[in-house]
Amino acid sequence: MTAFFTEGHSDPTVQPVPASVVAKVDAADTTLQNPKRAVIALGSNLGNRLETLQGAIDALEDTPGLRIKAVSPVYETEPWGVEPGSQPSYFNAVVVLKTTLPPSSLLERAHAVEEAFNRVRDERWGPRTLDVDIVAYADVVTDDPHLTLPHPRAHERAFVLAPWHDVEPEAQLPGRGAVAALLDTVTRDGVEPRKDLELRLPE
Ligand code: A4P
Ligand code: MG
Repeated sequence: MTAFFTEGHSDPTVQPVPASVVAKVDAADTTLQNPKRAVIALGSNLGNRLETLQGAIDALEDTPGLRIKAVSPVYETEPWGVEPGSQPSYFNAVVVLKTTLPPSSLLERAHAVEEAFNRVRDERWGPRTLDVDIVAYADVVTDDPHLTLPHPRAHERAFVLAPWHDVEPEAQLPGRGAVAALLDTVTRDGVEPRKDLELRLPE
């Protein structure tokens, strides 16, 4: 296969492949053989929150080597970790996906999706239309600050655990245990299902 891309081949009907195409082939080689399961949490508290969450889901699905398997219900949630009343409420949701991207590439993609929406957000709404966090990736456990897995605060957040439990009742948070059991240990105050709203699983 490599010989096919080298210049000076003997078949004059085969054009040399541009370097950019070779680079893409090399990048594809870094994907994993077997797709891994990952869980991503989405949050938005500025702008059109539902539209932003749907846009993020569609952008993730558009990623080569990534397939969304489940999209959770939408929850409207009180901002966590800030002065009460100092920020608008969030819409939160969780997606379960399968991907051949390694964790670092998935994080890069998550940041790219955030930035795509941040750009819109920066122009019209100020900071923070979209947060894309990797909650878990396969059974990986790491405390690398660039990518901590599972997400270091997922186990204490009903706005992550409740939507995840809705789509995967038997889910396990690596190193922490069953999501159902974790959900029993946290308050659901300020975490309300918005049954009137729906996010679509891309076709
Ligand atoms: N990073 C490390 N591990 C991860 C991971 N598992 N997933 C690094 C994603 N990123 C991870 O994140 C800062 C850095 O964390 C990244 O550069 C990445 O390399 P960020 O998204 O840029 O910043 P942030 O989100 O403002 O910071 P932080 O501390 O991650 O905040 P959280 O924990 O994401 O919380 N309340 C409600 N109701 N709903 C919400 O969705 N979200 C937040 C943000 C606060 N309160 C909320 C909600
Ligand atoms: Mg974040």
